[in-house]
Amino acid sequence: MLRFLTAGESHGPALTLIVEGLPAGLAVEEEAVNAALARRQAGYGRGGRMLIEKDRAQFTAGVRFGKTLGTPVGLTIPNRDWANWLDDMALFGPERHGRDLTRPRPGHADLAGMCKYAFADARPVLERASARNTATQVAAGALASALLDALGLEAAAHVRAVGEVKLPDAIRPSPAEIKERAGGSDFFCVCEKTAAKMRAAVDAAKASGDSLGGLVEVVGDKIIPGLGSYAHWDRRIDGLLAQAVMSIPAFKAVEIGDGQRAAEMPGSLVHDEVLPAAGGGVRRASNRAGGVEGGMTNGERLIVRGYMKPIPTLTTPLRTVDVLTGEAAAAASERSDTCAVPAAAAVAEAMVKWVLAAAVLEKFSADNMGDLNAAVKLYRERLKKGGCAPCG
Ligand code: EPS
Repeated sequence: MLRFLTAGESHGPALTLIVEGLPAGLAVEEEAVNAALARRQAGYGRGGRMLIEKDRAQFTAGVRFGKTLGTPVGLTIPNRDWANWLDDMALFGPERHGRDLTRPRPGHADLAGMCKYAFADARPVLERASARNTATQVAAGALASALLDALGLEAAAHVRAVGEVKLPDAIRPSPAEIKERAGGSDFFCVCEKTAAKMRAAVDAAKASGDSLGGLVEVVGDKIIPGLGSYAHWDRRIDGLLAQAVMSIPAFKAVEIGDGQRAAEMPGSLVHDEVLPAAGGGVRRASNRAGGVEGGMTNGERLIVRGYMKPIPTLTTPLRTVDVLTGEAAAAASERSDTCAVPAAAAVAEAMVKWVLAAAVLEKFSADNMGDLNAAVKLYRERLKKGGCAPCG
């Protein structure tokens, strides 16, 4: 079973990641993890914090000479900003409360977290609720990506919408096209004209003290069919993908394939007809299901979309109550991002890759790469022989 644990406060000393269950003999590159971390930081719309941080993973366990050992992989990502928080975020010593947050922000974890953990202010809540922790999710995803790369599965994320600025629906890029066309964009958008409008929308939101959400899409090709299962509710890959993407702070909805639109159409216009393929096997007339049927991948292109709400910290604040006085007040307004949708695309890609890697290991349960490669090869051959293409 592949799993990961993370720890770390936004302004504490470091973030920590432990990944357990990677097979032995997987080639991993420190620079590939760092490139994924840098991509998460590079998106347009971030606040001052990203000028301070330069996320780099320091591996501490589970790797020798660039290959996994089959033991837990450990790494830390230092917080450079920790140096500015030595008093308020001291792990030990006298309490300092210069940066307590008592005017909880509507839409943030602040108020519910204070109630749940019995905190008198929201500082200890927001430190962990912060999207800072998504750096560890990206690092985990980069390790999952190494496994998928080794087996030939591809996935990439791009931004489809920021606020009301949307990529035209007809643009449906492959992972390869996303890497080529969105790779250099600060919006991870495959269309520079749309990205320019997104930039203007973020600038306008910033100028008025507001924030913006958006839509990210993760696309997967060469996906092995049969990942996940219809056999039990908690093994359905659509459920696992939805949970993983919804775990990203501020994500409020996930859809696979046509998603919400499928609920409005008759079945005849929703389901993907099965046709004989020219070279034997079968092909689909369409891919409205987004590569998932019955809780399993079906070998078609995987399409997962995640909807992110706007960030709750507004410089023109909404109304709240000061928990110290019980009086009406303006919500706290700290340094924040105007829009983190491009960064969230990097996180969504990481989480989808994680789910795919975990599902591969669940299906082929191998503890070293030689056994895993052999099992996947055998399975692909069986599918081809059985005429069940597309077979990944
Ligand atoms: C965040 C607030 C900002 C963001 C942060 C998430 O940080 P700060 O409070 O230090 O200005 O920059 O995101 C990150 C640090 C990151 O690495 O993504 C929040 O409140 O969630």
